[in-house]
Amino acid sequence: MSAPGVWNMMKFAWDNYKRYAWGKNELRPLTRNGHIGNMFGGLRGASIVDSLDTLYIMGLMDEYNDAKEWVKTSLDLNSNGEASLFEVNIRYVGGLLSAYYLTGEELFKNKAVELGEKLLPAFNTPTGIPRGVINLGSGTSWSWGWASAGSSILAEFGTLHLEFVHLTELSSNPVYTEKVMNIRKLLNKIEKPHGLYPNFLSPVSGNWVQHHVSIGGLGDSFYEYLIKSYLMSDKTDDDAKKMYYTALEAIEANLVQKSPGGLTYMAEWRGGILDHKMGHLACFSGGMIGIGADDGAPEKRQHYLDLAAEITHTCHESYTRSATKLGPEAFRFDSGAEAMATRLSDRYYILRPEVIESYMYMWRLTHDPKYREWGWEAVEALEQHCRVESGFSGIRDVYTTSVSHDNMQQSFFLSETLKYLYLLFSDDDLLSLEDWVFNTEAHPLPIIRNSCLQDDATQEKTASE
Ligand code: DMJ
Repeated sequence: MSAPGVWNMMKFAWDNYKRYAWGKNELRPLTRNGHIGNMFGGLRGASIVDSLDTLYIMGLMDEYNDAKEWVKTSLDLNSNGEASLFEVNIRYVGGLLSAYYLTGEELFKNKAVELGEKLLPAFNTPTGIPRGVINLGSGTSWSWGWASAGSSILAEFGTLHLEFVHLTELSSNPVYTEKVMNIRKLLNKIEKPHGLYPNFLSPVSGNWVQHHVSIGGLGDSFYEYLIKSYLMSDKTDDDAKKMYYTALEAIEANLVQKSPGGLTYMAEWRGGILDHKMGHLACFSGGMIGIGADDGAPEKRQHYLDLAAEITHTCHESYTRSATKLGPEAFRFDSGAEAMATRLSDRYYILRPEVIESYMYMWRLTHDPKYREWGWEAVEALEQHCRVESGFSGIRDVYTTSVSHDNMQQSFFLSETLKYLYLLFSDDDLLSLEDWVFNTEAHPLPIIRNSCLQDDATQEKTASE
């Protein structure tokens, strides 16, 4: 069990990306070519921007320098395609911001701010709630075709806060913070069914469109950004704090369940009816509840830490109950199932980080050696089933060891999965949680101390006294 083992995985993943897919968004490791996709609006090099900080903290300096050089000479922000506001923000803006804060290279700061500016037209809606898709060239924005009634998605418009506050910090332009504060205000004010935040909201009327609530996909990182906004503000952002703990109470009251076999899980909620399914994405919540435990009400702190440990345990069970020891995209707790996928279409694993992310946080918070053991089980399973000759690939069915690969090395494998594994086996002072918060793509952003944000909060408090 060691960080150098993970370092080797990163070097292997990176070298193959560089050899076969340089400048493309992601590596297709079986066909040995690059994948561009349509999430980034014509931007290229997603794996490069997503990897800058991982390469840097691992001391892969030649590789980091190649990546930096590519950003300098080839990251063209004047693209003209359809981009996901959310994906561009968490991977590109987040990746560039972290690279800047870790290295002090102005290049990254300038690119981050330049790109941030291109995202602003998405907020030109009657409510200021941004639409999900934006053409980076023309600034035209629209909602995802699959989102009901032209709605915006909670996990998308709710996952901008950390990056946008930092864009304001770096550019001294208040517009970024204003945009995300406006979202915050609307969400704070709006009536919430049972205190829960549904996943779909109309950017025109500002009303919920459907009552589907999930801590997994479509909802997930909105909750994560509430507690992290509080932590990143050096614990001065009291609105974020209040909203997070109130939401967590509603989640506990309505979604947290115990299976007949004693596993704690987060169900999904559809207009009051529970769907006893937990997505791999929802497994980030072990770590989230863990990092928020200490700032909860004193009588709740141990309870939150226990809940975080229970959820992380359940997610580990979803891994141990499969033949490959990797977890499925979604697992269920009904019709006799306990932490297992029951549908063929839920059996895949695409190199996602969330379970390992929770191991990393729980290790930092408790130093219980089981989290390192679990992390190492994942390393071995990744090496055995996802490593192919020219990179790492997702697999189509975690329940069979004669694996079928999906031919995709996701950029979040380099930015998140491998970074969290590396941190799990490193000392706590490497990107200490006292100084950094990680955005939802695992890009570290520094806690803002003595900032304007803090001064404003203090002034507001003094004014209201
Ligand atoms: C990443 O892009 C981020 O972690 C996001 O919050 C959810 N999906 C992927 C990883 O699974």
